[in-house]
Formats: sequence, C-alpha cells, structure tokens
Amino acid sequence: MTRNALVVGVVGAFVASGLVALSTPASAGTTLGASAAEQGRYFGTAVAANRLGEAGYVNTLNAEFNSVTPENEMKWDQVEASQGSFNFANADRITSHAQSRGMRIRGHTLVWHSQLPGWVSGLGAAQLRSAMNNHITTVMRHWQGRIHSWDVVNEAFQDGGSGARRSSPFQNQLGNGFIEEAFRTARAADPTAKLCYNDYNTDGQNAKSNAVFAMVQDFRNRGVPIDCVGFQSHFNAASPVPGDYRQNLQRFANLGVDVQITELDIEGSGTSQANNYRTVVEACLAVSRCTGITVWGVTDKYSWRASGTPLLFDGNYAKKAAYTSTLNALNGGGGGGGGGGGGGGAGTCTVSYSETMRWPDRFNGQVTVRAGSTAITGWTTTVTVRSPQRVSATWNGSPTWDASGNVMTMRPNGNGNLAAGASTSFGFTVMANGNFSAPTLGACTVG
Ligand code: 9MR
Repeated sequence: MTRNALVVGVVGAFVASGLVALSTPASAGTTLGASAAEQGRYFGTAVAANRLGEAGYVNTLNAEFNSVTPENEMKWDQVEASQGSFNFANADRITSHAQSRGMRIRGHTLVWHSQLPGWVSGLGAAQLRSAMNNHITTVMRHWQGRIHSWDVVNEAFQDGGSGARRSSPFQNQLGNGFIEEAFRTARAADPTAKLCYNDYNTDGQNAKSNAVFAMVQDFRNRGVPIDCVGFQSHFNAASPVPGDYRQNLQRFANLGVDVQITELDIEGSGTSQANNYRTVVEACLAVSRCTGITVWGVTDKYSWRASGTPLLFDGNYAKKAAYTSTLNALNGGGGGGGGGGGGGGAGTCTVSYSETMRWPDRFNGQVTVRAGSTAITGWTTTVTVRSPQRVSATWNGSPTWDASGNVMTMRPNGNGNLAAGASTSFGFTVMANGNFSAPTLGACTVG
C-alpha cells in the first residue's frame, strides 16, 4: 500500500459527491461510508477482484464505501479447489486494496453447501471433519487480525416452513453439531474476528428465522462462540422488505450478538426502490447493535441479479434515487451542528478535540471550531494522527493530506460561516491499529 492511495481515496470521495452535498444538510456526511461512520456504522459492498482494473468501479468503491466483502474469492472452491492446496491470490487483491485504504473486510464464507469443490462431497465423516477444521483454520490464519467479521457458516437452514437444517455434506455426515464445531474452530483460529452466522429469507420473523434464532440462543446459553448474525436481505417483488424487519433485527440483537445487513440488494427502480432502501437503512440505524450494511455489489451491471437493477449505482456508475435515499437515511439518524452567521473581517478562531465513540479497532474524533469575537467566513486547521493510525472517513469538512498521509488539513464543507462566538464541528474515524492516542490539532486560522 502507499499513503498516497489513501489520500486519493478520501479526497476523491468529496470530489465525486459534490452534487449530492447540495441536497443534504451541510452538517451531514457526503458519502455512504462517511455518513455511516458518523453513525458508528460501516457501509460496505461486495467486490469482485476482476473488476479492480476498471476505473469507474474502483473510483466508486474508493469514494463511497468503507468496508468490502469479496463476492466469490474467499469461497471454498476458490481458495481450496484441491485438498490441502490453498490459493489466496484473488482474495488478496481485494484485501490489499481494502487495507491500504482503511476499509474493513468481511470474510465470506468458510462453511457453505454451495461453491464447494467435488472432493469435499466425497469424504466420509472423519475426513470431512478434519477437512472442515483445516479449511477454517488455514483460511482464517492467512488473514489473521485483518478480517472484521467472518461468515463462519452460511445458509445452513432450509427454506420453507419446517425450520429444518439444509441437506449438505456437513449436515449429512456430521449432523447438527457441525455448526458449533465450525464456530469453535474459528474462534481458535483468529480470536480477533467477529464470528457470524449468515443466511437469507431470515430477514423477517418466520419459521426459518425462528430456527436460526433458537440456534443462536442455544449457542449464547451454552457459551458457544458467536458474535454476530448476518441478514443477507436480497429483496424483490416475490421477497419484499418484511414489515417486521427492524423487530427481527432487534430480537436477535437482544440475544447479545451484533446484527449486520450483509448482502443487501433490492430489485426495482425510482421512488419505490429508493423508499425500500430507506426502510432498510432506518431499520439498521434503529437497532444499536446493527453495526453495518453491505450492498451486494457496486453497480447494477455486475449484480448477480443485473436485470433487476437492484443496487445504488447504475451501469455508468451514476447515483440512483436509491443512492440518495440511502445517504439521506444515513444522515437522518443524527449529525453535528452546522455553522451560522457570516460577515467580514479577519477575526480569530479556536479548535478543541473530543473523542466521541470508541470500538475495539477504531474511534471517532470530533473537532469543534469556534469563532472569536468577530464573525468569520472560513477556517483551516490540521489534525495529525500517529502511524499506524489511519483516518478512514471524515464528515462535515473538506480534507487534504500531506505526503505521509498522517497530517490532514481540514477546511469547511458548507460550514465556514460562523457568527461571533458560534461554532461548528467536523468529525473523522481513525482506524487505531492498536494505537488509541488522541490526534494533535494545529492552530485554527481564519480563511
Ligand atoms: O454474487 C455471487 C455470484 O457471483 C455467484 O455466482 C453466486 C454463486 O453461488 O454467489 C453469489 O453470492 C451469493 C452469496 O455468496 C451467498 N448468498 C447469496 C448470494 C447471491 O446468490
């Protein structure tokens, strides 16, 4: 990675989003990732390694998202096509890209009945158990400490009303206990990763989500390691956003696990699609343990459901109505105050720093800029972080960076006019990389 790559990514976010900024409050973030970060969440996308050479794709990814999920590159048939022979090259392209830009990474997925190489299906119980545990351990250790959340087991329950487990080599050879074993193995392999169970058609309360709920409850009661539940959220006319989506997320959160929206896409267009996206985002923001949202692709043209145009950017990477409603919903959940006033004169200003939120891997900082006894029309200050800290998102300001990437110079983004004594604030997320020391502020200068 280079520091410059981070600089380009963050600055690009503000250049690319200029139009949207006009229709959002001056105090709010102007990209999906920044606005989500201000709410203490991430906003991610599925990424395909073979699209990383396409400028429109990469520019949109870098500008808007602060989390990635490899769409296919970490699946069993990609990383261990033949037994014991691991190939991480394609997935590494995605993880390197993400890491160099301070984006989080969701690992998808370790144990799944699909995209499973033929050799796995041919194994007897003892060999399958050992192959499953070896697969989990080897893959997780490869990215140890670098994956925010892993989908340890994916789609292990049947559709329909039975709430039964799905037939798979794992289920058929190892019985119900394979899920518990997979989670225990995963915890030992990388204790820093959050361990998720991930599924679809579990977004509302129904027989399938009830069965998953019972499993998670049982795991929590018995101390089986599980940290999060992923709700894929693939919606269309036949499978609309459930009316009890928020309540369903909340009941899982009440079990003491995080919930994440992991593969969001909603077929449709225009206002109705935009409204559905808003509903989903608002549901997540209403649940304090809903820690982030991932959409299942950057652009409609590469979606697994391309004909249903289910994503936030069209085939030319133009922002759709669904993008705007998503951004507005992210911004509607709160936000800092904007500046008021105006007037001429040189004036003076001061800055102060406070940490507003902290998680195991990162913290949010806020800088309050206050005008002196005269109104001001602009301000500039600097925020210096200490390597290996890395700023991964900013809001309510326009940042530029020095060559090291550690010194961020911040100027207003619509909040430069301050009446005498009035204040505004800007915020940012620092990926701590183990260092939680506060950044250093430079002096505040007017203009
Ligand atoms: O989007 C993925 C597509 O490119 C693959 O062909 C497909 C193969 O099964 O998997 C898609 O992703 C799936 C995800 O891994 C699990 N949940 C359902 C997703 C959409 O099918």
